[in-house]
Amino acid sequence: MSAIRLIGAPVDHGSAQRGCLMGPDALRTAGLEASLRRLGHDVADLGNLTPDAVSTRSSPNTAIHDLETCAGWVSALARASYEARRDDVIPVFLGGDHLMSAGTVAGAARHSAGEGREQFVLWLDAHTDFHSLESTESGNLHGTPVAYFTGQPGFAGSFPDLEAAVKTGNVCMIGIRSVDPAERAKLADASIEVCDMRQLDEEGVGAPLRKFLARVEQANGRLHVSLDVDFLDPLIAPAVGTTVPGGATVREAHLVMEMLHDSGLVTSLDVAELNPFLDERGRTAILMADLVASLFGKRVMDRPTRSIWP
Ligand code: 4U7
Ligand code: MN
Ligand code: MN
Ligand code: MN
Repeated sequence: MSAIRLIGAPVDHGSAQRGCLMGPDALRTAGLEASLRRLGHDVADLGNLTPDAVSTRSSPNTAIHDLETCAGWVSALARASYEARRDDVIPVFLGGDHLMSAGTVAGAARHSAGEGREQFVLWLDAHTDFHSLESTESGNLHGTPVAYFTGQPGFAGSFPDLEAAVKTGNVCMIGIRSVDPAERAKLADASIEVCDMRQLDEEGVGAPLRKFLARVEQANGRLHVSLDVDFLDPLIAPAVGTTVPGGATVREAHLVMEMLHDSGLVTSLDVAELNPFLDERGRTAILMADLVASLFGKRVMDRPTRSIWP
């Protein structure tokens, strides 16, 4: 049994496409809290956060929009994440666009550093989200969280000061199939493990994940999982602004979640980028809620034919 806290993060300013602010309520409507409770967990919904009021140095990159609001979200989410970990619960952050993870991972890493434990991050996404404030061409800050929480240069004065960076060697990305040239150049220098769709097709999703989980276990580390809706194929998960064809299947995604559950290593989770405005009869929200349930112990055999599927 785990103590799980649902924390709404209706972040909507890190992307150009409006609508992620409805993500937390769509996940609630899909029955997430009740399904986690049915699995025997202690679950509470803490409601939605709001961004802190912060003032930031504006960036010379004129493509960037809503920097101050985004920095306010990073500040509020880092605190919420740190406090949840301090209270020894598993926070499940209901997004909200992926800018949210700049805060949630920073807060988790700060707590792990304080207890002398290594912080690891599993990044499930079509994208690497490794832009700096200088390199982003779209100016959409949901493309920057990994660069921020691994302590890459260029965020000082714009985003809150990072108290503990995640080592690039402790990040594993799975599902990658859209990387911008500036990101690729920096990824080549960093030691981030990138498992792209090509590798996934050849080896399956189980092999690289098993290796990564063994490393986390060996280091006695803490594991944050960040799940972007666009990790999944857009045919099964249309409710996302940044669709990229060739994504993970229902089966691959459930296997990842089930292996994460079996590992017992996950200490914090983001459900990012759900844009209910783009959904079809709630199917993406329902699928995301079901994946979270898998991560907390729902098994394939627990799904009756007459189930929640629309
Ligand atoms: B997401 C992009 F250009 N790289 O920077 C950018 F392709 O959180 C996409 O993973 C970023 O959905 C996608 O805007 C951010 C683009
Ligand atoms: Mn992302
Ligand atoms: Mn993405
Ligand atoms: Mn996206």
